[in-house]
Amino acid sequence: MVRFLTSGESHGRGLTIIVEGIPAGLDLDEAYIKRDLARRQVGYGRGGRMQIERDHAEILSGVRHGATMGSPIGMWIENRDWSTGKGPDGVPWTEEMSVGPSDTPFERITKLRPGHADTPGIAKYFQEDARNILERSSARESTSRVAAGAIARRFLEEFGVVVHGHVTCIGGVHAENTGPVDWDALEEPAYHRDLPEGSKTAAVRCADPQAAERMIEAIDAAREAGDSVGGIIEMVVTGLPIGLGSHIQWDTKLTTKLAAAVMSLNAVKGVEFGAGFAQADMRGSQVHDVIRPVEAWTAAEGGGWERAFTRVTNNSGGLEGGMTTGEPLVVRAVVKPIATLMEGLETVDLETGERVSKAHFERSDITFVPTCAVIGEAMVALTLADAMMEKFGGDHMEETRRNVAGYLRTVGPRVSSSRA
Ligand code: EPS
Repeated sequence: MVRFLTSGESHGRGLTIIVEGIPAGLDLDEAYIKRDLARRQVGYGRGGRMQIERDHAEILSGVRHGATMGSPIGMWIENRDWSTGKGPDGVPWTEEMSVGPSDTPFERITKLRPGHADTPGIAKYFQEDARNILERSSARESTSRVAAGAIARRFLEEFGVVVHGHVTCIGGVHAENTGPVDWDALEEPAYHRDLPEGSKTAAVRCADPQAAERMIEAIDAAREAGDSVGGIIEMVVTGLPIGLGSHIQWDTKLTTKLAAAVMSLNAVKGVEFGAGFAQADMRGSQVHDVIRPVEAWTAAEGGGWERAFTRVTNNSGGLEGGMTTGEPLVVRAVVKPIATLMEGLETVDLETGERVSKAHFERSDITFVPTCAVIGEAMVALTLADAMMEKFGGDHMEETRRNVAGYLRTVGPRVSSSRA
């Protein structure tokens, strides 16, 4: 079983991560993980915090001489903001977030933000200061998931499984580019508000350049209005074998696991696969992916042509009966607008019990939808790595590779019609 745990507060010393269940013998280094951490930090609409952090996951255990040992992989990511300081005065968080007692009276957060974890959190955990809730509910935690997800990505890569994520909507602006996504274009140096050189496509991680331009305008307009915007992210995975997951029980379906994993992202409010919610307006004959026979090359037993099948479309999003079809996996999620608003909404002050016109505001983002696409990739990769290990097992990569190869020989070649 591939699983992971994270700990750490947004303005505490840092984040700790433990990933378990990756077989021995997988090549892994910090530079590989850092690439995804850097991708997570990019995004038009992020606040000042991303200029401060230089996310780097230090591997503390589970890796020796550049390869996993099969033991839990421990990692540590420093929060630079903890020591660098908050606000223009640069006061560090070291005392406000100190583990030991402090005599300094810190301002409590009591004007509860509608839409944030503040209100249920302070009630449930008997807190008088919403900071004790927001520190953990903050999307800072997603840094840990991306570090864990990078390890899962490294594992999947060994089997030709590639996970991508992009943005299809921000602030009501929808991408219209329905053709194959140029994934490399999304990784170009991104345009920033104060440094206008760079690609707008990369800044919002959107493959449609015209839509990217209008998304940036929508983010700027929200910023000027003291508001926030949400959007839609899409994760696409190629190279999956047929038959991961199972139709046997509700909780063995890969669809269930992927939906839960993606729903766990901060601010995500809905998930769909393939044609998704649009299927409500379609007939069965328009939805289901016609199956066709084809001749496919197989490398097994010296190589040769073998009868295989393919799909004409991929409305299923690569999942039927809770199992992968061998077509690209396509999962989308809607991200709500961030709950911390410069022009805060009306709320109640916990201290007085009175109605107040503006909820608490502190430094935040206008949107983090482009970042969500990278976090979404991580959660999908972790879920798929777990599904691969569940199906193929193995304590060493050689054993896992042998098991995968044996299975692929049995099920025969597949030809994917959709090139994502
Ligand atoms: C976040 C608020 C902001 C974001 C943060 C998530 O942090 P701060 O309050 O320190 O400005 O930048 O995201 C990250 C720190 C990150 O690494 O993505 C929130 O309230 O969720």
